[in-house]
Amino acid sequence: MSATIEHITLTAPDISCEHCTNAIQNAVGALDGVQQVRADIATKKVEIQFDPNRISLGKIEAVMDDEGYPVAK
Ligand SMILES: [Cu+2]
Repeated sequence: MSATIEHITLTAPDISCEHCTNAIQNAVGALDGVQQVRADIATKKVEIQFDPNRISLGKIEAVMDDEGYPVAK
């Protein structure tokens, strides 16, 4: 079985401090199918590794939005 893990980088302009990165990492990291999340305060980018067979990018973006950190397009 070959694992298909997607590695993406999203930008969330509302990230401003460690609280923000923790909130995102906890919320997105808790999703089934998400393997790794790393949010960065300086760049406001969120690196995510996920299994597209288990969760969609749209769902991840919706959760970011719910947390108060909408993804910039
Ligand atoms: Cu913050």
